[in-house]
Amino acid sequence: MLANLSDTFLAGATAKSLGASQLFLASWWDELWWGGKTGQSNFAAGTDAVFFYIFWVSVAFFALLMFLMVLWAFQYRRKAGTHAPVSNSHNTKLEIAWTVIPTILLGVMFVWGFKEYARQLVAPIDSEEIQVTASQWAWEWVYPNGATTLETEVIADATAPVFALPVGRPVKFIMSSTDVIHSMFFSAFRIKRDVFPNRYTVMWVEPQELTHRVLADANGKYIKLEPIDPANPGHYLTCTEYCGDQHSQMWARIVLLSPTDYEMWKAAQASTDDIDLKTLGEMLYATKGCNACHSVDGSAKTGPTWKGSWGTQRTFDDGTSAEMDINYVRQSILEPAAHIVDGFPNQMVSYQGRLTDREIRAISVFLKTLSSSKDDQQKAQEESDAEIAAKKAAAAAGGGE
Ligand code: HEC
Ligand SMILES: [Cu+2]
Repeated sequence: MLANLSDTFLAGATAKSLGASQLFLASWWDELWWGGKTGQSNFAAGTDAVFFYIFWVSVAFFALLMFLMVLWAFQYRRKAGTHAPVSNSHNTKLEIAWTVIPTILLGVMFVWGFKEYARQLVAPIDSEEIQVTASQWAWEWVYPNGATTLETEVIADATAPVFALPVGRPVKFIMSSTDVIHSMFFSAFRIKRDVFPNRYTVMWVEPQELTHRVLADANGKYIKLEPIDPANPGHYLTCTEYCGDQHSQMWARIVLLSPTDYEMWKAAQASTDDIDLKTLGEMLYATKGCNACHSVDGSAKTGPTWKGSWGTQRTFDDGTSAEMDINYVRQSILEPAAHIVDGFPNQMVSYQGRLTDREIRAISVFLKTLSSSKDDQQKAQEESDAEIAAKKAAAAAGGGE
């Protein structure tokens, strides 16, 4: 074990060379803390090794100190008829021992910990760069081809985005927040870093084990993701900086793909042009995090529900009012502070630059379908259909030239 340890220390651990779960009886900890999953990144084994070194040093000293304390309290307890003995003022050997041994143990913690930290600081030059925007209470990733994810999964009653990453390729995250401080944590990768408003922080990692593959049709067109092992639905991304009401639901599903599958998935996420407005609006509602604050079932969250709001008169905290139509929706998205709906906090951040014009239209079409009026629902469906028809006609005309 010692040889193993120093190898790790000198060479920089990889999951294979070390087998983090074998080190220091770590497997029960994996089971308890990580749900039986060992680390899935180039940093996992190294981080676990430092962690368990610190953990077992602490356990050993705790046990030793508690044992001696109880033992001596009993052994040297005051007995009837005896006086407390005068204790030695000084014992050089003992004092050297309790200075030198902890200094060495702590020195190893520092040097080893710093070495692992340093490995995580600088991303390789050929990293895949992903732009991350954190907001209350959602993660948005923009891939190098401009794609954001279109896929979601329901995790514990909350709809969360699904993000894919390539296995065996370094990935660098360039992160910033639109509101408060968040922190991006991948438990399976054993990495985490804070995300701040008004500045960028970076973090990188190389994921290691496939969790999913891409299903494609005969023409090589993307259909969907499929877990390789049905018992393993992938990993989690969570927020580890308390950031308000729904902090605990600020998460995402992470799936790990082979580089070719990853490229196909990424390309499929980039083309929203084929998706009709209503479906796109519904997707954006979840993938852009509107669902954190707006419900579609009538319940009030941080923001007003979207159910049945279309076409109604909205009253604002300054006594004015306006009708919920496309212009109002547009302004609410781009300049949310312009009108504050009565009874709600001014807590929505602007999505200026994060939604295209077509996406804003899609959201308003989706909102309309949540209206109680049959006319509005009908109209939304027609708008969505008309756009598809126009596109098909254009494609047909284009194809004929
Ligand atoms: C952090 C919580 C939060 C998130 C996330 C959020 N909103 Fe809001 N939103 C609010 C609050 C609070 C209000 C009411 C106060 C106001 O008018 O600014 C509101 C108001 C609105 C309104 C006006 C609603 C009405 O009933 O009059 C619209 C439309 C809207 N948001 C759209 C969106 C869209 C689209 C998204 C996602 C792209 C989104 N919001 C994300 C909190 C949020
Ligand atoms: Cu957060």
